[in-house]
Amino acid sequence: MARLEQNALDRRFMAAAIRLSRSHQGLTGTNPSVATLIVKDGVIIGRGVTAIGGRPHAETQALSEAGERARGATAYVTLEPCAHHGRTPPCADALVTAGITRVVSATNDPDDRVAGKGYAILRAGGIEVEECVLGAEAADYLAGYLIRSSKKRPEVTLKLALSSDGFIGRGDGQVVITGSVSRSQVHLMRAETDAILVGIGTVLADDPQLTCRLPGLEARSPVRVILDSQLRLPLDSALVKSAGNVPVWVAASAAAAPARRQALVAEGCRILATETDCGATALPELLDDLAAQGISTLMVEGGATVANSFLQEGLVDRLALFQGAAAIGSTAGVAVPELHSHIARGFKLLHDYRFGHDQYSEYVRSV
Ligand code: AOF
Ligand code: ZN
Repeated sequence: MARLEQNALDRRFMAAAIRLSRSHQGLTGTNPSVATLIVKDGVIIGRGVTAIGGRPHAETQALSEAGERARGATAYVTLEPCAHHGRTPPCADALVTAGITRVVSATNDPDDRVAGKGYAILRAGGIEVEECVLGAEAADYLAGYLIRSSKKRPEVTLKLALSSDGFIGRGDGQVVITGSVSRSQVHLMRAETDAILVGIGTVLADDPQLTCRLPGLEARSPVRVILDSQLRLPLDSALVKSAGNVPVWVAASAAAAPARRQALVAEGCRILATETDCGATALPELLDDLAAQGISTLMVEGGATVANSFLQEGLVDRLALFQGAAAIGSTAGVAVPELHSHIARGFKLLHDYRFGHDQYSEYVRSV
């Protein structure tokens, strides 16, 4: 087959593998959700995605579907196949044993147990390896895993709903900024993220649930993290009332009233203690702590103070901006002053969609 034609086919199958990997995004624990397609004579004969909970790996499942037909086939993998012994032998060995002759991979695995060793096993087994096909696209889906591996903190997405004139709310009361299509999209994002974070101000103002309420995806609600140094979280809030079903973790000062701490713990909340010398929440330490507890992706949902702090501290990797059609006006509007200077200095536009009447713009960190 001509080289150009082969490249185009490789990209098409890899794009399909990346789409498949999305199906378990947020469900594989600390293991990334990766996918494998086994292709022979242009036909997919095996497909696998990392199982819920993280095991079995994608390759094992794709190979078992393909069976004997895998001999002489090509495997498309969104991440370098593993080289370590877990509950099953290394996927790289399994590909060799199955008689795969070519592996096309999108991203390299930074895990010390793998990093380069997976490809080495494949090559030593006589497999032709093509690396970095649709690498940027796959890395975007694997960002939580890649950032957690390299920076020991979760990937942080700052989600904001903006009025047409750029405000995130009214100082004098609640306002609906975006439409139902955007709201469904936010719920889908919640289903795919490990944890969601807001400040106590947002909880006191809106009494939000912060769950995913899309039909069929209710069980995929993220851990809810509240920045609440003085433990003001009301015991009768929607969050506390549902803490038995969907985890609520409260980042508080060690000096916060012990009685409140006990009351919240009795309702099923977990208290995280990470604070600066002056008693405010220390965001980098909090993020470290979240990563250590297995959180790879964090969505920050509000409000202005929290958004500004994450931006100022350089802790935002991705911006998800939903801009509604209506204006709020500068007398009542609440702004995020850091937003536009940060976009200009350090982000590039990745997606630009229309959701109903709203404009959706997704930016990723470029520096
Ligand atoms: C693969 N295929 O589908 C995934 C991989 O705890 P373990 O033994 O499951 O290992 C977790 C590591 O496996 C993880 O850090 C990453 O290096 C790799 N993930 N590898 O071959 C897969 N999900
Ligand atoms: Zn594996």
